Amino acid sequence: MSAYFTGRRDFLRLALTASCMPLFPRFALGSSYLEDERTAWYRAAKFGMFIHWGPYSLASVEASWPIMVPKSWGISEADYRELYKRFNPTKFDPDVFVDLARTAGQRYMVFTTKHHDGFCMFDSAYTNYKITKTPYGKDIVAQLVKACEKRGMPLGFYYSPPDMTHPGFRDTSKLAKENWNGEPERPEWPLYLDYMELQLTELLTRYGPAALIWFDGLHNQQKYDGVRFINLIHKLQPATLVNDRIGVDADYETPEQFIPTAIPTKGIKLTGIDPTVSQKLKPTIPSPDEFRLWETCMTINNTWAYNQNDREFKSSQTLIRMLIEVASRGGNFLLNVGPQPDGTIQPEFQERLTSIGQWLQVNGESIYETTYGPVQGLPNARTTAKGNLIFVHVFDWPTGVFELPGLTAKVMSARLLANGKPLTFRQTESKLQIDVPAQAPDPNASVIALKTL
Ligand code: JFZ
Repeated sequence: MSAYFTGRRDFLRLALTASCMPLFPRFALGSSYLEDERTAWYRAAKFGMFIHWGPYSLASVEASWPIMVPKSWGISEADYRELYKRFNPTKFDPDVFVDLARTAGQRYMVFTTKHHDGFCMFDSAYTNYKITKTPYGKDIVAQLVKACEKRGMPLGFYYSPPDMTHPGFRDTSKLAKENWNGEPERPEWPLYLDYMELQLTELLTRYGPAALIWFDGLHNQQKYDGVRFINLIHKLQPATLVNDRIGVDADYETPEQFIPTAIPTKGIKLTGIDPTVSQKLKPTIPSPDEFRLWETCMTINNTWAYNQNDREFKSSQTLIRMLIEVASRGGNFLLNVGPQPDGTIQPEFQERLTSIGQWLQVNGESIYETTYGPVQGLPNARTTAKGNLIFVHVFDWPTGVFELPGLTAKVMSARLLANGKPLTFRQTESKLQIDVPAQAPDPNASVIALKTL
């Protein structure tokens, strides 16, 4: 089975279709059909690659935060700002990035075009703090766009409204740590919003179809007038999805570094880094109309950017089970890599991404194009659903019989997804008992496929 999704071609088709759609008079929540059509490729893709990359990779520090909250990063703002003058990732090969995403089974990519520091990884006409003013000298975004185009990989742009370099965002005569949240009360603020409009226009007119814009507004996001920018995006590329981090709910929620403990529903915001928020969610199964589209973004270690000192890598099994956990609640999993300063991706990330891809080669049918499963809250199994199929992901393989409580649908057949082996089963009103072989098909997670009436 090809682990490859014709996402970009489908996305392009939608983009072309959408381009003759009526423009949104102002930003308005589209009808459920419009939302479904626009988000169909994204909901099917399930698994994406996040890439945080910039001159900060030279210093093995987090992106931007060392100048905003210096604490223990060990680099001054002045030294951080000098990094771009020696940024020269000569080993960067965009095809390698896209091929690694495909090997991992990732079906869309999101790239940091501009992080909070204000440095642009694209050749913006409106700043000199950009990739084409480094020793490297070439537009990284343009090269990645071309490689994604070649492989039909949908590519989204991460764009930070916070910008530590633009004098309209904050008084840059001060250190960023003093006013990193921005100063919208200053008369210069509108100039910064105009700068954002110019740069978003560059990104949406010079680089082909943008699958999505991944804003990262941090605090008090209403200061950015998000509706203005969502309308701009919809005017330039109506099919482009927008996340929820510019002060407007838009297309999907973005819980960060945590997986909601229940299926997200409309009306409860999950953005940010507070996992306790999701505990307000009811452990029930929402209707499709109540369901809120969402995406957990996650690092493989603990740093978004490349950090040679961060050796706390999550295991492949942990990451596979996270992907399953997210898919079982109807979400997308945006797993991050921070490329090294030379443009390569460290072996520990490659190893884990390859392992996930190998699991998806065998079990991808239980993840891609699925939605949340009908049975939630099981101790050692998760369910996803696709039409009349229910996929049961078993983490700790039982001896002899696997019991699935709470399934109301009538099961017509059961098989091991890995090899198609039919399984005998018995179903009562309260539970389904499936006879399973002694050996688990996969040490990370084994999938039983149920066909229901
Ligand atoms: C943000 C960025 O700051 C971070 O560098 C990375 O790009 C991530 C994907 O998005 O992470 C956050 C978001 C919110 C807070 C802190 C970091 N917060 O609310 O303090």
